[in-house]
Amino acid sequence: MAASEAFATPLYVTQPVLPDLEETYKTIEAIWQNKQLSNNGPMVKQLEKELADFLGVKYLSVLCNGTTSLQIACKALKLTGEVITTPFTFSATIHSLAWNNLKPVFCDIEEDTFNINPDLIEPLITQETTAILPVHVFGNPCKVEKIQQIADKYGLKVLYDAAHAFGVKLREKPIGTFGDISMFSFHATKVYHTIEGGALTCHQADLKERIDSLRNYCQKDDIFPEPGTNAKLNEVQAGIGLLVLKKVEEEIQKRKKLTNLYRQLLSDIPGITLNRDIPGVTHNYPYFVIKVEPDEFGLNRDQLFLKLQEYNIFPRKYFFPLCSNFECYRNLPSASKSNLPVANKVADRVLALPLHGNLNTSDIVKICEIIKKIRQENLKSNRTN
Ligand code: T4K
Repeated sequence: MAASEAFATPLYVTQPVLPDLEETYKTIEAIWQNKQLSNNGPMVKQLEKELADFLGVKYLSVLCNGTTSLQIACKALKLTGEVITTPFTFSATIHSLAWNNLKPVFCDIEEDTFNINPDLIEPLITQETTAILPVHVFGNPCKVEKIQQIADKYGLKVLYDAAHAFGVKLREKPIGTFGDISMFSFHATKVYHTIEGGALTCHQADLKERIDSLRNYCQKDDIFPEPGTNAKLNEVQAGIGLLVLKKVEEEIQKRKKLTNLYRQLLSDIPGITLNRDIPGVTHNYPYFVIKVEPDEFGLNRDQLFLKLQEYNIFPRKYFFPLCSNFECYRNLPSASKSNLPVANKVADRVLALPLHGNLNTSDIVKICEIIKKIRQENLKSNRTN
C-alpha cells in the first residue's frame, strides 16, 4: 500500500487514555463493597488529594465537568456585571458567564499563542468589570504576570480556564497556582480525564469550602444560605480518575515525541504554520494545531479539512466558529469583527490534527505525507487548468 493511501480505520483528533481493565474491575469491586457511590466518598477524597499533589496546588475540588466548574467558580468569586475574556475558546467558557448572567466582553488574542492579548485588556475595563477570564489555549500559558498586574490595579478577580493545561508549568510554577481560581476539564478528550469531570484549584481554605458547598446544594446542617447546585463527581468516575492519573505522564511523553515528529515533518511546507514550545514552559501536548495560510498553501483550511477526510483522517477546527460570532453573542458590542481581527483570522486558519498516545510514528509520517500530497496535487491541477 502506498504511504499516502487512506488509513484503514478512521484517525480522530484524540482518543482517551484507558486504564487497564483488570485494575478497573478491582476499583469497581472496592466501590461495590463499600456501597458509597457518590456524595464525597473515599475515591473522591483520595482523588482530590492525589490531584492536588500532582498539580502542585494548595486546594482542589473535583466536580462533574469543566463547564459546571466554571459556572461554580463565577459564583464562588461572586462575580457580577462584565467579565473580560477571549473569543478564541470552546463555547463552554463563554456560556458559563452567560449562565451566571454575566456579560462577556471579548478581547482580541495574540497571533502566536492564541491567548488573550493582555495589552488590549485595559481599554475594555468599565465600572461594571469584575473579572478577567483568560484561557490557556491548547495548554500554552497566558501572560499571567501582566494579567495579574492589571487585575491588581483595578481590583479584578482572575479566573483561569485551564481546561487544556493539566500538568503545565510556567518557570517551574504549576499552572493552577495563578489567578484566584483555575478550572481544569477532565473530559474524555483531555490528556487527563475522569470520563466527564473537572476541578477548581484555589489558594484559600474558605474559597474551597465555598466551592464544595456550591457543588452540594449549599446544604450545611439543614441551613441553606444561598442557592447551590449538584455538581458532584461520583465514586466510579473518581476511581477511574485515580487509575488514569497513573498513566498521564507516559501519555504526555508519547504526545511530546509525536508532536516533535509532526514539527519536523511539516516545518518546510509553505503555508503551514506551527506552534513551537515556549521557553520556560513544561508543556502537556493536548492538541497538535496547525495554521493554514491559504495563499501560500494553495488550499484553505476548510478545503484541507475535507480532503483529509478522504484519507480517513478527521481533524477538528478548534476553535471555529469563534464564540464572538455565535448567534447568541454576535450582537454584543465587543463581538464586532473589527474589534477582534486576530481572533477572526486565526479561527479561519486553525486545524487540530490527530494527536494521542495510541498513534505511532508511522501514522504521523503518513499524515504528513498525505498533507504534502494534497498540496502537490492541488498545485498540479491549478497548473493544468
Ligand atoms: N473550556 C475549554 C477551553 C474547553 O476546551 C472545554 C471543553 C471546556 C471549557 C469545558 O469542559 P467540559 O465541560 O467539556 O469538561 C470536545 C469536548 O467535549 C470538550 O470537553 C472540549 N473542551 C472540546 C475542545 O472538545 P467535541 O465536540 O469536539 O468532542 P467530540 O465528541 O467530537 O470528540 C472529539 C474526538 O475525540 C472524536 O472525534 C473521537 C474522540 N473521542 C471522543 C470521546 C468523547 C473518543 O475517542 N472517545 C470519547 O469518549 O468537544
